[in-house]
Amino acid sequence: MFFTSCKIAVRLVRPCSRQASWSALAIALVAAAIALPPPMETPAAEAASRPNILFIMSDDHGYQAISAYGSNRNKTPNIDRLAREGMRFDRCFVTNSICGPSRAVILTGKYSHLNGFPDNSAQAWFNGQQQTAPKLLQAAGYQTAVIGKWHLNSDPVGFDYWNILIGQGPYYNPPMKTAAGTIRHEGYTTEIITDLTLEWLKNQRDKSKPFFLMYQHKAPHRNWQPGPKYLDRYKDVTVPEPPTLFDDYSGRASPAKANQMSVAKDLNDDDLKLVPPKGLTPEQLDAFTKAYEEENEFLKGARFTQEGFTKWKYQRFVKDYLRCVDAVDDNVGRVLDYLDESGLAENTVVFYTSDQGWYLGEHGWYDKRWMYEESFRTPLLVRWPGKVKPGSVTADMAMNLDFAETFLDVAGIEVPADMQGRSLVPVLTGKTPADWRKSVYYHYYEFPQPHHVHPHLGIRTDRYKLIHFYTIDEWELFDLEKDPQELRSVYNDPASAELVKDLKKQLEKLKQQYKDDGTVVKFERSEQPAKAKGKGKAKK
Ligand SMILES: [Ca+2]
Repeated sequence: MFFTSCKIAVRLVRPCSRQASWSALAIALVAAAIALPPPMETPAAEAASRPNILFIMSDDHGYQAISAYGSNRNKTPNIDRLAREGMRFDRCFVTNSICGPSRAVILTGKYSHLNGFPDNSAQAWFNGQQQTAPKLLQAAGYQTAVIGKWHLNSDPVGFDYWNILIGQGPYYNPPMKTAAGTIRHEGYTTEIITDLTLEWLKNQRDKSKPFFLMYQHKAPHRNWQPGPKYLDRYKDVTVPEPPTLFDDYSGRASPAKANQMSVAKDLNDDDLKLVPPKGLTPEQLDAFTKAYEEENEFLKGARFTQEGFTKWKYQRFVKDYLRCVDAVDDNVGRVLDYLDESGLAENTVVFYTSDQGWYLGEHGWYDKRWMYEESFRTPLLVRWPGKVKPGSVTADMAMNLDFAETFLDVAGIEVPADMQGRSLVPVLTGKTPADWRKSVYYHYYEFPQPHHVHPHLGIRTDRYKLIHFYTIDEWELFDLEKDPQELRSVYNDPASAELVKDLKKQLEKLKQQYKDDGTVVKFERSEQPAKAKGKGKAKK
């Protein structure tokens, strides 16, 4: 009724004379003041104005294979859009460079020792009853979804919709699990995850709510099986080698040499596509086999030096890796295009990251785990129209520990005091606080399998990195300004003594700050938290 009278009153305002029009306007305004709801937004309007959050994460995608980060190996035009239209983080680090643990950190905003998921061992199991960002977003009225790789062994909690790969998931014909059961899909996994993501965005979500969507690829994780459209790419090119492909690990503590992730020695026949892949349809298998057969025939008669064979393996591995990245890039483009076409782009914050970095032959390696830059750093690009300056670049130290806090801050939700990172919103909006972190703390656990990387922890400052392989009490210190490739530890140089002392002090402070006393929270499957015994052990 009031709205009706208001409309009539407004309609009557015709400026017959200035005085008459002012009187009529006053009446109209009074009527409107009575008629309209108070000047606060209704819950529905408030919800509609809150930004959507699209978190895109690939698996093992090193910044060296993104052209926005200056890759000399490939082009990623779609991912690059996010850098061009948003912010590129040049120093985003992970707390523990391995798949499952990184995901647990991202969900909780807590280090592995507090979220209870320190490694990818058979016993690893994420306790979904603990506090996570998706749960808090859901409680605040966001519609939450995760589609693609999950890799936390327990089912997702805090998501209105989930459709996930089981464990690592295969590159072809993946079975995917939902709350309603498991469905086997036919096709290429990167494309299937994207199809499901677009289907949810277009037809399945509740459009009266803002969304928080985790769109997470399995690619380009080992064993790098390219999709049918990508099998012939890079055939006639030689991908540049990194300068450290033939690293001899001199000048460092013993663990680097003891690794089992060497391009020269540890890639198996399946990795190198010397045996037919399993789980493909006859048509898929035919295309896959044809793509490699000529070169595999050549290999049978080839006579290589050891160095030459390593170079050949590098080309085979890196080309397959880049073919998988190309599929990720194309599919990210499909989702970004949909955001544009639907008008969602304007009010959607888009993140692109990887669960950690990756070695593309640097130090002679594939894989991750180490606190050395290639695996410690991860790409992070964030687009937020109207908030983030297009084409901006930051050297401020960010971490995957900050993602949960950032999601909450973007949504206007208070960040719980027990989360250990900081919202990146001030950095994104060009207002980095004066007390922003000047160092990063790292702790890796999984040993000895599968790659024989000794547990280690450490601190990275703007210029230096101190690493402690604590089970064997060996240390490394790198001057990243003089030695950006981390080839010579100066830990034992007499000239480093004072610096070592200072960095050790800073490291102890960080351990205290992040409450890392060497034990890992053990969540029983009855979901009661308790402390595990044993220094540095990652038992659950
Ligand atoms: Ca990973």
